[in-house]
Amino acid sequence: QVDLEYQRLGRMILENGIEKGDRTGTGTISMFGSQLRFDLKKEGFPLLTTKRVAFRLIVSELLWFLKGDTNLRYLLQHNNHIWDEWGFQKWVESEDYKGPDMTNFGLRSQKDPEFNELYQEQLKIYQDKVLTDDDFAKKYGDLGEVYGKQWRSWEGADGKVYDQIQYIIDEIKRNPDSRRLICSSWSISSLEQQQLPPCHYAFQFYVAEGKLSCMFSMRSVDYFLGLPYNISSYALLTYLLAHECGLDVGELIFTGADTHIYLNHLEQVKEQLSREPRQLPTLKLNPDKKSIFDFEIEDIVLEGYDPHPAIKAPVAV
Ligand code: UFP
Repeated sequence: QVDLEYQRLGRMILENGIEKGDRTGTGTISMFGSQLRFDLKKEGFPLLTTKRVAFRLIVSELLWFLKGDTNLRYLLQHNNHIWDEWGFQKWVESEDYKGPDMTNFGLRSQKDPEFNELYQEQLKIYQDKVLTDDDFAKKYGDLGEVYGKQWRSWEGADGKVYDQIQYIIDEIKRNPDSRRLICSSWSISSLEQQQLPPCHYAFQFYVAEGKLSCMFSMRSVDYFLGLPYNISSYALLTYLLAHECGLDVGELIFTGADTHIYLNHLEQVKEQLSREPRQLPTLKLNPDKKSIFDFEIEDIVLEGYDPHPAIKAPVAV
């Protein structure tokens, strides 16, 4: 069960991890190398029940990736704000931005309530403009080299554009024994212009006995805030691909490199470790939709999700 596995990993980090500094200056307890496995068919949909996880954000983000969209507008239209800061940063660092100084806004907005008010004001203006002004959205809403681009329109050195997801779908149907069903987002030549190089940088599919399994790899794993999303997102991707390819779902395997608990998440993690896992929800996909690229939010329904309450924690920025 996903919660038990997740809790086991949390205890392992707390017991065996080492204190390690990090880019954000927050400090972590970190362990190098971790793996979790879930049997999607036997256990139900892996969305944690030991705290509420916002499934709707996972759905709209994944559909955004799958559309190959890299513009914030789609996410904002669906009230999803997980990528806002990255677009906002582009805007406030540009020549066209004339508002108050927003240098280092992530950290300052957490520490300084007065600054936070200014920041929220500017962020709201930015969001409204991305939603309503086409030119502005094109220029400052586009995040550029992010997952949607890499998954659906990878630019090769040969100048050709590659659709890695379409390739995987075609191969699963034509040649399911392939050991090359890989999508990679790690783009050496883009790293310098990326504010956040991909965290989940590659995934691979595997077909056996009529079931589709997926293994995804992360270079850096925020155990408390990031990992619960990442697990459910790849579970959903596996369900969608299996649906299109006429397969059952098999296993989901997570592989993480620097797997860490931020020092300011310790209380929250302990609280979550003390909670009793509940029955997992089930996922229903609209049977009338065939291609995964036609899926919209309302085609994906989660049933029977009854988690413990959400647990708040500051994001390391
Ligand atoms: N992080 C995740 N999952 C994600 C994502 C980010 O856990 O999907 F986008 C976390 C990992 C790390 C931080 O704590 O965000 C990224 O920082 P860095 O680039 O320094 O590894």
